[in-house]
Amino acid sequence: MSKRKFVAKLLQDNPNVKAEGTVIFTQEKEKPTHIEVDIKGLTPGKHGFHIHEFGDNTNGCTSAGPHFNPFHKTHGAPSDENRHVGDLGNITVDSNGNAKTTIIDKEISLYGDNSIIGRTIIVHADEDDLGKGGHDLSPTTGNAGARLVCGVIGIAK
Ligand SMILES: [Cu+2]
Ligand SMILES: [Zn+2]
Repeated sequence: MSKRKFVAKLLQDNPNVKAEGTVIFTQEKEKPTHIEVDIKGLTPGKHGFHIHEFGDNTNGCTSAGPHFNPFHKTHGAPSDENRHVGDLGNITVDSNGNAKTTIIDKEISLYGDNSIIGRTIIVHADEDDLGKGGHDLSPTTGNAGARLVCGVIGIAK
């Protein structure tokens, strides 16, 4: 079976943030997608991690729009039935500012009309409350705060 592989180079949205990294997505059709995260320069702790709808970074991470949500659901945890396709929860950054992990997700697809190709992956300043924080923004963004680093997802070799 052939696999698809996409890659995003993440760069900071704000000159005061010195974070950068890469995210690699691979999938064999119909199987879960493997997401290899390697980011440095973040503050330790949890940071919201999502795919946003547009691959438009002309106004930095802001123009990437809302969470990728082709099925018009509410914001949730990656394990929830009711979640945006783009909801990948949080990444955990260690005391050296690094986040290196592999996420396996069954909603994200590299195939078909709802593929994530050409969209944007974003790391936020704050923890994503997974829709359960009781804040006005919990049902839409998980109240994850500013967009720190982002990158457009493209076809990899
Ligand atoms: Cu986001
Ligand atoms: Zn969401």
